[in-house]
Amino acid sequence: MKHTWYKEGVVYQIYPRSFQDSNGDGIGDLRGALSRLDYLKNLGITIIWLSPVYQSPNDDNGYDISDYRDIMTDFGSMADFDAFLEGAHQRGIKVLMDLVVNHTSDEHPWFQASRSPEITPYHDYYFWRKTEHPNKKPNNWTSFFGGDAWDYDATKGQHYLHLFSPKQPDLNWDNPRVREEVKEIIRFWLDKGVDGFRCDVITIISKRQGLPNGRFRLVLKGFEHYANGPRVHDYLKELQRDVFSHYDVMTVGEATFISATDALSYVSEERRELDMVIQFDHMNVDSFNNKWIIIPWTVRKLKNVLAQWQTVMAKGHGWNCLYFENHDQPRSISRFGDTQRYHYESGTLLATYLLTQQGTPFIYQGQEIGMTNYPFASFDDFLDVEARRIYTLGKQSLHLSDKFLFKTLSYMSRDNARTPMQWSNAPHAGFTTGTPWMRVNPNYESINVETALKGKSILSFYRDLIAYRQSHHTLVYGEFQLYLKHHPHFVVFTRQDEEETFLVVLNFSPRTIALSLPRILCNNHWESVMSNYEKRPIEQVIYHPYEIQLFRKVVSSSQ
Ligand code: ISL
Ligand code: CA
Repeated sequence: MKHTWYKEGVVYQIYPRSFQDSNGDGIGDLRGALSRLDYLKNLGITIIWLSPVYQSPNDDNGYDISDYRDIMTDFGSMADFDAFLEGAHQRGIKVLMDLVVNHTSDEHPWFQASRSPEITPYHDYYFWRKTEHPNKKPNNWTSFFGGDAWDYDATKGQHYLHLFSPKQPDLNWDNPRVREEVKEIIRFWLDKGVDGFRCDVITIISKRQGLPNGRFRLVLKGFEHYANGPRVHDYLKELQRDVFSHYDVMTVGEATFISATDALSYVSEERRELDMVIQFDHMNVDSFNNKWIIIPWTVRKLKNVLAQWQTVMAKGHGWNCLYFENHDQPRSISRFGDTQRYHYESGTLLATYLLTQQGTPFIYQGQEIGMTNYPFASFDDFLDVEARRIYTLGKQSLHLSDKFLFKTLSYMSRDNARTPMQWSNAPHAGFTTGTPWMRVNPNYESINVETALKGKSILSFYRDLIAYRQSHHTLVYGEFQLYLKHHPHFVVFTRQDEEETFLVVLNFSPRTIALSLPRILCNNHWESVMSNYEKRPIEQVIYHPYEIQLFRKVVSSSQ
């Protein structure tokens, strides 16, 4: 297997709006992020993924870009960006930008020109369709955020396609001019020195010719006509050939609803259209059909889905992107752990799971201190465009009860991940001296960086485990093997190469339980090298709630 920096790295995602405010306007910014680089360095982070910082009217918090070569006024200036990039590089940290090119903002000059009733070269930058009547849609596709994927533009007298919000019109990648524009944008940032991109919804950029109707689905009608669409591989190869291959960069593509086998068509070493993909299988363990139909998750499902990705990527020479959180997902400790009694234990268990699999681990801001979901009190607390659209859809079209909608949104809404970073127990958690754009989680008084830095904490565990992983490359490259597939509570796997063997044991339950290890593992001599309780011999089989033990195989008496 090829060894490279991005495989050995640990990524930290900054959602700039909620990370650190520097000027008291209540909005996180680049100067603020710059001031926290030492914190990230000390944590052991080697790569930052910066969620979009480009000029944007903020309908979807920066995922709707109106100028790809300028910085959002809220976040500062290009000089601030340059200072941030330089500050990161000085500390040996690489920076990935978020490349959002499936769509632009409707306020982007291309779209403004495109919507003109006159024929301009920009007409074909987007998908415009004329129907007999403004109320008749060109096809039955629905948007990721609920409702129709088409909006009628009265100036032009036509409908345009938007797979996300109406303020995010989809770009027409079949137009070679669009592809050249995208390449120019990528070069602009690479020439500045950025180290790669997280490519937003990149697997849906190619839509089937003729935009045919989709078959019936509860949500996302039309999906089969653009997910891994007909020319997506051609377009990614073109980007590789014309741009990426000329730089030493890392690319990670967001790939909604992709199977591990499909993923290989993007990331296998032979194809290398992308270095890795953000997959969703393990994020779907607590929902059915779509993320809003919530069901209980099981340890069995979670570990088997993850193990499948481990195995398929290894066999097909691909590479995994490992994550439990990002700005679109609820907080993992609220979802898979225990925010009350076993906050430390379950937070460190999730850290262990994340950092001991094969792949590049991604940590989302606040995850390293065990930030939790927000205690929503009313519908007004939901600020996210998706949550608001889902609420309207649920209410008006599906006639769902307020109680049901409130419960569902409270659990799954993206707002959960977007509350300000909890730095200290100062007012507004030290995020801002002004009024934060989004309310701080009231538990900041106990869950915050300053407190966590004082002693044993989820944060110190992350730091120690990252350092351990960085000095034991078996945890990066070693082969993965799952044991006890059917066990309802334990996750047990090994990582192995010519140098070392590790055995990871996670008790994913709030109970004290006994583990009986498969005989094959008992034939070895193991020593515990890390635990969230006490390190102890493998023969002691009683595991505490959410206990983890990281064992290392002892090969000779001298070691
Ligand atoms: O959270 C989701 C909506 O149900 C996801 O399906 C999400 O919309 C999807 O993964 C695409 O996400 C990315 O593109 C969106 C943006 O809103 C997300 O924040 C981004 O991560 C549109 O740019
Ligand atoms: Ca600010």
